[in-house]
Amino acid sequence: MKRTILIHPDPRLKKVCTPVTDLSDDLRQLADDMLETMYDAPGIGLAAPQIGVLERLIVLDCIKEEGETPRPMVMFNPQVVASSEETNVYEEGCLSIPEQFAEVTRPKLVDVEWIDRDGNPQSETFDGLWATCVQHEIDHLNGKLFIDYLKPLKRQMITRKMQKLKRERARA
Ligand code: K1U
Ligand code: ZN
Repeated sequence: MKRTILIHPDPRLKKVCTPVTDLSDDLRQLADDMLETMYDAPGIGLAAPQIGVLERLIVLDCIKEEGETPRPMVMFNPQVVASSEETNVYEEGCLSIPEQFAEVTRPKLVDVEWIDRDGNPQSETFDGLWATCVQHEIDHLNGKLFIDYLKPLKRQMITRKMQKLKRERARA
């Protein structure tokens, strides 16, 4: 089932999420719903707080080329355990901040540990867009948005645009 994506500003997008302790069928269903919501948006990642669930769960699939095999990933309790000195700049977007993009600098490579959909521990080194995306999604679990990396004036401008968008959507 497709879920509704919250739009910034929303207090739920500023909260630190709770670790998942028991991997239930409900949580697996939630992960499947998040993948459906992400592909429909369309997006390359989604974090549980973006649909109002304050638990440490993210999904991602950074395969963008048509014809390439999709790689849907479900991560419970993801953690960056090491990151490179070398950085990468990417023009990021966010499904909770539609149509706004800005350059963000992050570590180029990250080692991530997580629990997969079957409850097994996993780890992998991510590079390129995958590294950018997984860091963006883990930030969501800590109540941090990509606009928090921008200068206050730019952040304020984007927040005002989002407030206007929300008012217009509420009237429609
Ligand atoms: O977390 C989110 O809001 C999803 C976000 C992830 C992300 C994008 C860019 C850099 C870092 C993290 C998005 O998916 S925004 C949409 C997007 O980037 C996209 C949509 C369709 C095709 C390709 C990309
Ligand atoms: Zn986002």
